[in-house]
Amino acid sequence: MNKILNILIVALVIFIFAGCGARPPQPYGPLPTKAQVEWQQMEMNMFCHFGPNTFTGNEWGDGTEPEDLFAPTDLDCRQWVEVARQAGMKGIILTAKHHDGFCLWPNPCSQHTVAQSQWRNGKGDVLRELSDACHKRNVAFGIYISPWDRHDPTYGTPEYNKNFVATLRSAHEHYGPIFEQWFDGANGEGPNGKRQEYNWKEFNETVLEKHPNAIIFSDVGPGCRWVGNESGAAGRTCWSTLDIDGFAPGTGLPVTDTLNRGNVHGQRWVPAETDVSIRDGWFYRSTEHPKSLKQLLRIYYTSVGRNSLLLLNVPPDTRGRIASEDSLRLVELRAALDDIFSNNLMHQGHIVTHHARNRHFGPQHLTDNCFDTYYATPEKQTTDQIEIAFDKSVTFNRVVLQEYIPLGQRIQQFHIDILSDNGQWRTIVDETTVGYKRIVPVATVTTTRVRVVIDQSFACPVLSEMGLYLDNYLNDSDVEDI
Ligand code: FUL
Repeated sequence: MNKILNILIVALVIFIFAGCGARPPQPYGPLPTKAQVEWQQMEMNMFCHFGPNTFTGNEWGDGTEPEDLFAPTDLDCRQWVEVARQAGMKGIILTAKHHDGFCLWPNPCSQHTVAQSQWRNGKGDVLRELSDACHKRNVAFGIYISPWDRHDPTYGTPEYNKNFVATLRSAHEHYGPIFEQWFDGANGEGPNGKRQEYNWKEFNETVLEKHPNAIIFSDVGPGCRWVGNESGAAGRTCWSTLDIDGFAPGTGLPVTDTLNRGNVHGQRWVPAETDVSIRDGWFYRSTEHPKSLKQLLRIYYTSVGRNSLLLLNVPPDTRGRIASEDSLRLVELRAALDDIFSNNLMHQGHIVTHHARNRHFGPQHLTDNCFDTYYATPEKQTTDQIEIAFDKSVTFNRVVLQEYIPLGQRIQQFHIDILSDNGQWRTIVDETTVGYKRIVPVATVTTTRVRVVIDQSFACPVLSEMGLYLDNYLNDSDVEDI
């Protein structure tokens, strides 16, 4: 009897210890919602600026454009969706209403819509066609609806806010699910020379009422924030946390540098979204051409590679199709990215870490290609070294690190060393934040040993994935400033 009791006690102790070992790290700081994590994992989405400006060549319409101006000759939203899919983009956001006030759907709250135009005898509906095409092909659908309206005569009065809420409701009721609502902060004058005081609280509530998981973009979130520029670059230091109390989109936004880098101790999780156009302008113009593959790769590194989501604008032309030069460039971009990131050189090496929490959170998770499993150190251990030793030397120029963000953004400072021929460690780069994804471009190096040294972290580091890659599409000189 005693023997059985002893065995039971030993079994219990083993069970308790094994259980403790499997205990995950405590979360740190503000955390993303499940929807924000899924949004971040999309990495790259397509923005489509389309409307009267497509036909005038203007960037901002003044609201006096006749409805008949909007006359795409061969609209094919399924083509937009296929282009996005081929580029590996997971969602599309359409300018359903830009500052000129023209609505690409028959919005019952407006007399300035496709329904008042002769296009398809007033029966056309771009939101219907694009949302159907997206949902059919498993591409998420999002909308940009500009609060600034240069056409609506009520703009500048409390009446306008009511009208805008009804406009939002009309779009959100009929074309969902909608994964992202894009609120442009621009707040200029309306047709009567007045500015509007926007009721952001009600606007946000209206969106969330219908789509509680929608990510609301604005200068200051709440779902995600503007990155502070339109050139495609998040901060080299980029926190997903931001202080938003006391700030508002448009006129009351924090300084752009803060939007670019976030706040290290920010109170809310409001990750950066980098919106940039494949061409010079936001709307299509036959005189402009898409950026080069090299430029787009650089943008990828300074956005997705800096803990931000890339929202790349690809404007449909006057036919209502994406021009072939743009779609070909996107195919090239996808092929290059797939090629660069298909071969993680870490698989050829042997990983040694100094402070693995235990076997449940060991270094094997760094290269298992699974975001939800991760490497972690013990709770109080906030520094570490992850060393990779190779039998045969490897050549690389990109280092990828990913934090498991459902437990917060933790790493503050890290550097990367390689073992030189003289047997000495040499630091090749010193960096700050990681976040959901950090791609560190380094000058091409060949070595048998690499180590990532985590110098400072607010809580024990929790790393989901790690990789060493070789990019042969850009020269070292192309990336030396990023
Ligand atoms: C800006 C707008 O004024 C531009 O026209 C464009 O839509 C861009 C994405 O946002 O604030």
